[in-house]
Amino acid sequence: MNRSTRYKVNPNVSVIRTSAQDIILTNMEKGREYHIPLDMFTLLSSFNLPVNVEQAISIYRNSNQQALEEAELLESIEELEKNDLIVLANVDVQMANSVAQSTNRFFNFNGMRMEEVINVGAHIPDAVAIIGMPFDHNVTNLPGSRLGPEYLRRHSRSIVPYGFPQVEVKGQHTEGIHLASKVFDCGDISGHVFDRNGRQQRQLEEIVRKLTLAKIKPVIVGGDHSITYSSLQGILSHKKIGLIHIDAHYDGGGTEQVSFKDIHHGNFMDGFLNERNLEHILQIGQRQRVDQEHVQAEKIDVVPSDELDISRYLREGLPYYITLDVDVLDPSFMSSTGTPVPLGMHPKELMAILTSIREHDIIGGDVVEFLPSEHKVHEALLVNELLLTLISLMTKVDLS
Ligand SMILES: [Mn+2]
Repeated sequence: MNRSTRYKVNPNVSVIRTSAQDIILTNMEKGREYHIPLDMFTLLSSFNLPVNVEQAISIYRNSNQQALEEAELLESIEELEKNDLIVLANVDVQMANSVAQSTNRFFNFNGMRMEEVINVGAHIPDAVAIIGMPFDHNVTNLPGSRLGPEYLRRHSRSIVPYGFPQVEVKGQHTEGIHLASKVFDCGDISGHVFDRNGRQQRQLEEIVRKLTLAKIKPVIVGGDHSITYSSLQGILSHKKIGLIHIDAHYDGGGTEQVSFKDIHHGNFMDGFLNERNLEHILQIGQRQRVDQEHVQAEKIDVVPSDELDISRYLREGLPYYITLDVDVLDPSFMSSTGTPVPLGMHPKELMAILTSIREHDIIGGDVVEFLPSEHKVHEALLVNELLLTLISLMTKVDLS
């Protein structure tokens, strides 16, 4: 190892979990998991910007009081390099077009890398790929939804989809097994603290494009609502669809168009007004509007607030994507969200609305704006029930 050569953290490496003893990292490209102690992690972080070994050592010493000895440090840096946790700074590392394996899996579904899901899922009708998007750079109020996917996964394991685990009735597997064989958890798309509308959003768009081209239905767990923009772009590039937008807010900023870099969780709908492949927008649950928001566009329909069967509002033959902002629920049921609005829906109303369209072709969806709170596990359980309902709509497996 040449001490004047500059290295940087491998962009394919991200933190997936921390425990009392160590930090768990994953290399998305290699599908490898690493458990490293905290001081090793501090050393790794010293390579956040491209630095040479000398510089990294001095950054590390400034940020760590119980610093390792010089020889140990050099040995550890070599170890980092050997494991591809750091790479040469002048080498342009291609981001793996994949997501990380997560130890916790939604509802104990199969965990699989995206590439494998594309190979396997393309042969399964109505297969679903769940992807976590721990991203909340685009909020206007409370951040925290970046912690949503991990928290929801953890608290989904107590929810047992109907018929699961295996039940056999006269030698025939029940629908529950059917469901588990159609759904794969691909883990989370990793993020970077300096990455606003950049790599992580582009990666989501690319992943959704690949999945939908392979006829696999993406379910994205956010994250703030701006991620819907990227997810939909991945579909709109090759398919005409409709959008079911369930939300307390209209999420329109009042401009005809918005550029990708200016997208945030309160204006992303503007980006769709002139989007030809988005033929229809159905808005449900909106009850707070800022002045400049134009909710009247030819392709937008707003469902009256007392309507629980929305099937007749959908256009026949048009597949729909559902974006579900959890703030559509009344804050008495869902306070774990960044911009709550009173006088919202009862969870049973929302459930009725979702199940009213089970005959329709739903080609993907997302659940966004859930900010976990340790004291409100019941709200995570509620979000997970909604998520499971979305999945059942897509897989055409009835869980009731
Ligand atoms: Mn929203």
